[in-house]
Amino acid sequence: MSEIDSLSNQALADIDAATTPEALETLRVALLGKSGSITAQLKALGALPGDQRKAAGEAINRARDAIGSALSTRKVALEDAALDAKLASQTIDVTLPGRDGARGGVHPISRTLERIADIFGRLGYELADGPEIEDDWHNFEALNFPPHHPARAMHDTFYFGDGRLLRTHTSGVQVRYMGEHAPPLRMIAAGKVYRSDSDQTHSPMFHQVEGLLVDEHATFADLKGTLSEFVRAFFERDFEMRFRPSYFPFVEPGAEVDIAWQQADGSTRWLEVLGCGMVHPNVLKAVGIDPERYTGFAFGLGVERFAMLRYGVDDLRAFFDNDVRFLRQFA
Ligand code: 2NM
Repeated sequence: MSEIDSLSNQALADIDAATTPEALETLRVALLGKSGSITAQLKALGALPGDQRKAAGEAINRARDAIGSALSTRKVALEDAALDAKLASQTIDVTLPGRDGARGGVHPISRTLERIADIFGRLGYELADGPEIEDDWHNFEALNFPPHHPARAMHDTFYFGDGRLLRTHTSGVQVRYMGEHAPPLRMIAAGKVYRSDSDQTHSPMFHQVEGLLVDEHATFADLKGTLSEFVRAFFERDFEMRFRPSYFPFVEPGAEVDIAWQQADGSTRWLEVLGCGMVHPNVLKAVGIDPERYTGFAFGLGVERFAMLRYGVDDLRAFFDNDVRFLRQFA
């Protein structure tokens, strides 16, 4: 009897101490399996004297039942614990903030170009574009630059050697546009232009916006009004402006436009921001527009110049280095 009790007590303690389903299964086999210790006790019953057999049999059966239910209780507990651990390890905290992907932004030159195109769009100018690889006729000849004219040297042109060149201004777009549209017309051309020139204020590639209006009574006064309104809209400020006589082959008269720019120290100085003029009669003739009936005005500006002034950038090259620490400031 006491042997059964101590066997049973030890078995229950072992079952309680088992920490894995495998350990529990090993215990079950060792206790209740074919050669298990409880099974051995049952087999040994027959050898007992008749008067002890009944009580011993009952004790062994009680021990077997107690061990059986302890095994299944422990098994369920271990399975529950295993499931809890698995669920805990797989928990997703839906309240955690998401990982934000790196977000790009529009380049400051593109933003400035879009801003300029938007202002002229509101004034009724259609945005047009054309090829960056041009021929001599569209880039120079039609624009009143005769062959070997010294004004061509002003442009530091990149030539391909087969008659083609990288456009030095977007004016070829105006030439095409006038060939395809009858006056009255209002358009701007915007895009990359190329000149062999490089320092703090010159880049071999830069961006230009050029505008053109052709109508029966377009005057220099209209040009002045248009450019004043544009500068005011772009900088959201009123400026003193001056139009200085200047020379461009494709206009007559031609002018450069200065604005009175407030310095950081409060003083003002004249800054050149635009070139402009009345379209030369030779240009109108070249595209088949009658200069006796129509007049036109045109203007051109550097997008980088306007971006530098608007954002307070003092080195043009910052726009082309693509240093993300610089670019991020415009995102
Ligand atoms: C400038 C300055 C003055 C200009 C002229 C033309 C065209 F094709 F219509 F004749 N396009 N752009 C022009 C005139 C450009 O840029 C400084």
